Amino acid sequence: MSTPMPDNQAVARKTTTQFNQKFAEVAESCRPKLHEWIERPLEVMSFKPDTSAWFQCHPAHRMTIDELASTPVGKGDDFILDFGGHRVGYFSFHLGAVGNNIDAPCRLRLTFGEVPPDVTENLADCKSWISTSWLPDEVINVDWLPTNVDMPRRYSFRYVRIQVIDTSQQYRALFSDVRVRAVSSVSPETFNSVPALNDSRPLLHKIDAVSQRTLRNCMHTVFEDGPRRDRRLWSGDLRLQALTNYATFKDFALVKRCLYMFAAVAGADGSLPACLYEFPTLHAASDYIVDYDALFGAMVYDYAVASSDLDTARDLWPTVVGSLTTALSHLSPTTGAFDSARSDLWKFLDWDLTLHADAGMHGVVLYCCKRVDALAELLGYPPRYEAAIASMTAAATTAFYDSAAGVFVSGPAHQISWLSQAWLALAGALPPDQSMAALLRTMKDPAALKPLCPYGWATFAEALAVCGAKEECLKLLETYWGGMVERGADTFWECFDPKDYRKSPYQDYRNNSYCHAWSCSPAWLLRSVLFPDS
Ligand code: RAM
Repeated sequence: MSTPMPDNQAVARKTTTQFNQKFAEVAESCRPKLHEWIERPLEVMSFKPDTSAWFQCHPAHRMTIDELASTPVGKGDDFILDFGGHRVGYFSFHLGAVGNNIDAPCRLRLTFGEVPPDVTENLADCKSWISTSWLPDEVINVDWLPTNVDMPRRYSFRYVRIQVIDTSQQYRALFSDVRVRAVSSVSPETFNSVPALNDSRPLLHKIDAVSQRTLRNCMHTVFEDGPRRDRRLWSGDLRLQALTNYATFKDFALVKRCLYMFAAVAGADGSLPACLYEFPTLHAASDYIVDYDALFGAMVYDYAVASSDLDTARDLWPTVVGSLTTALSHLSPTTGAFDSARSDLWKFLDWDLTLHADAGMHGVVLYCCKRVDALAELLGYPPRYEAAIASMTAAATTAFYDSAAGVFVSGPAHQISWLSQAWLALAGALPPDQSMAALLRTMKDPAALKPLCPYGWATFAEALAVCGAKEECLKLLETYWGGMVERGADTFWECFDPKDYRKSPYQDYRNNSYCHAWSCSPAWLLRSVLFPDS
């Protein structure tokens, strides 16, 4: 039995979609062309158990790809192809045969691994509460040999494990011309022409490169959250992807497309879903997250500033206003503070379910109101949220600030978390020097609750950079994202706890995504905030 999903996940969006055909058409007009290129595996290898290694195994060379082409394989043979780096695309190979008589299909199991455990561990007993149908293995039967085999689904991987379930006693199979037709909306030319970072530290260059590869591998006909899982557009992830894209590939049309897709599926109450699907046709997911909804206006503001496309911002203005309604309905009429208990809707901020969300949510909503008023100013509209901003700024101190401790606290147990400080700092609830002091104090407090996923860590890193704690921000990038690089990441992971490779928001790390959108933001922080001359 797998674990039941957390309660807040079971709360569906409480509105009906008012599908906006005109917005859907604008989104369609911005559909990107997908670029394709061929990549081939570098070698045939295996993993040996190694308890000193992060994923408990180390790689060992078995044979070259040329040797594989002349090595017949049959029942029980098992080998791993290493493509040398993370790829997203369509896998194909030529399957030949040697023997007297090809008298039966060739049955294969193929497992596509983003990281070593995908191809070393048994996936069949995965206990995660999200669907195990995401697990990256397939059994195929190839009827007539020799033939070319083109796998129809798109995969996300560095390693491909091939287990020969059976050929027959009459013949053995031969693998050649193994390749992946890699795809992304970012062309190889664009990918290779992003100017280098204006700093000489090698680790920062690696972090920058891995961030860009993460973003590129998530960019398809939408900004996907992960090319392996969930392969769809989530708004919280989109904010970080869009900002990183402005600092690197500058694909404004793809951001515009995604913003219009959300606007096309707004609810009757003005709210936006947390994520949406483009297949089989554009529609809203039932998932709803209060903070993701509120962030839409900030995303439109960021887009307008980066692209100078004010027409889009004007067109989306009513959607922006609607998207703040649910978040604002959580403000207590007596204290002016965000009160999660005012609804059972999902307040996210990060996957750690022990996080008390009120202080951080107060910060998100205040941040969004300020961004939306900045957008109004850009568009020549009167400010809309001045009163809310004033009362929320006051309430941030009265309801959440512990002046003796010099940090923000949340809930009856006065929880001190990194995310409460981060969002209230980004919201400018206190002057930057005081915000910076709260951030730094929290970092030194061993009892303070840290984020679980890079989404939360990215928020904290952004807050440090914005408040002027640039050295601390760099150190955080080097230890947290650099920690993934040191452990072999060539795209950044959905979840990373340096003390535990099995950590997962889903109860089982085998369903984690290892190329995840919300982890790509160092390339943006490094370029736009820390080294703006890059
Ligand atoms: C995960 C998704 C996505 C995130 C949501 C809240 O399931 O992969 O990245 O935005 O959670």
